[in-house]
Amino acid sequence: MEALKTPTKINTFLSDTATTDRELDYSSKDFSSDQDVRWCPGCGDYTILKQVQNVMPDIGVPRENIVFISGIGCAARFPYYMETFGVHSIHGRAPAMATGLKVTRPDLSVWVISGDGDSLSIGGNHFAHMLRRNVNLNFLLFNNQIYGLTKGQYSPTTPEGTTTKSSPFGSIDHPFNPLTFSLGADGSFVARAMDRDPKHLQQMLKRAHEHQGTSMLEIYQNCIVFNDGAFELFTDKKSRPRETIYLEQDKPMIFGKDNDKGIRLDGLKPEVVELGDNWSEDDLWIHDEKDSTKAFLLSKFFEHATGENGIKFPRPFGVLYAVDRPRYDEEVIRQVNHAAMSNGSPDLDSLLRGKETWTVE
Ligand SMILES: Cc1ncc(C[n+]2csc(CCOP(=O)(O)OP(=O)(O)O)c2C)c(N)n1
Ligand code: SF4
Repeated sequence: MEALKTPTKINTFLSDTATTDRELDYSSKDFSSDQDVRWCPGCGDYTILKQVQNVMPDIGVPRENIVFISGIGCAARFPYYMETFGVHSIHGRAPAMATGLKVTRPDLSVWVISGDGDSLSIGGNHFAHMLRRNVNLNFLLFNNQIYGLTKGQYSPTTPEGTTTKSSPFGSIDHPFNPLTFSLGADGSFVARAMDRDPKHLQQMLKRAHEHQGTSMLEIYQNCIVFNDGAFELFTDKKSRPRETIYLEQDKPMIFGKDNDKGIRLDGLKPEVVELGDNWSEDDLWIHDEKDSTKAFLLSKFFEHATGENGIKFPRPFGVLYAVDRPRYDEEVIRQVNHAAMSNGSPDLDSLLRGKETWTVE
């Protein structure tokens, strides 16, 4: 085997995700494969697929440099439907596959598709390590709070008390909060979107692509067969203004049908207030996605969380947290380069022999 001649050979790998000078004239149809889509009619996965196909022409990456990697589950069928490269891998192990690929081919745009069971149950360990390492890839967590493919058992995000096929008396498991989990693992990009707001979902997909590091985008996805309506309060156009808040960097936290409610901070204690006589926009919390403490507070706007005054917090959508920090894939390459520069041309044969060799007779 030919030894690596000069460190510069490795250096060429440092060129990062391929945006290209080549004229790319794609439409969303160019990202639609010839496979029949086999999700149940009405499944939220369809609209997520459509939005991913819609944003692909805008990210400026040639199709042959895009890879979708999934684990196992209904969501995991996704790579079949994308006219890109793809791997339908092993249950919970997509982060490991994606990490290996990104380290060896940093020029590729790597997207991971995973369900809540896939990423937080069997794959919980891999999910956490991908986040702490900050591998430069985009992780789309389709959360339907149920196991879809295996027909409706409760998952690690199913709320307590939910009756499912595997919890006939109501689940007694305390669920994971995927965003709090991701922040706890030092994820550098943590965001939430939903299947039923395509425009916002597109914005979040683009932000995920732009972020250098692991972009963890949770997407609320309706499983119409085994958990229909799990997120209806947030996705239904009538209740959405009351129940959700859309985060925008440097903007005050305002929500409500008539933009009549806001969130203020009393020290580090969030409070829902009615805008009007007592409170104005100037009193409100200004969203700062670089503030990890505030991102954590936002991730806890969950289930029955209410403010001091008993008013329920709205569920946040958008980017809770986004910061730059060293990326694992870059660091691996830097280290390999450094070793090659300091030790000269590697010799695999002598490496395998090591310092001590002996003959067995
Ligand atoms: C090693 C292994 N254990 C268990 C299973 C069974 N299994 C397949 S998919 C799945 C969970 C899927 O749920 P989720 O990740 O939430 O995805 P969804 O189907 O809801 O999209 C399970 C437990 C498996 N395929 N392999
Ligand atoms: S079981 Fe649920 S998640 Fe799976 S394809 Fe059907 S609707 Fe979609």
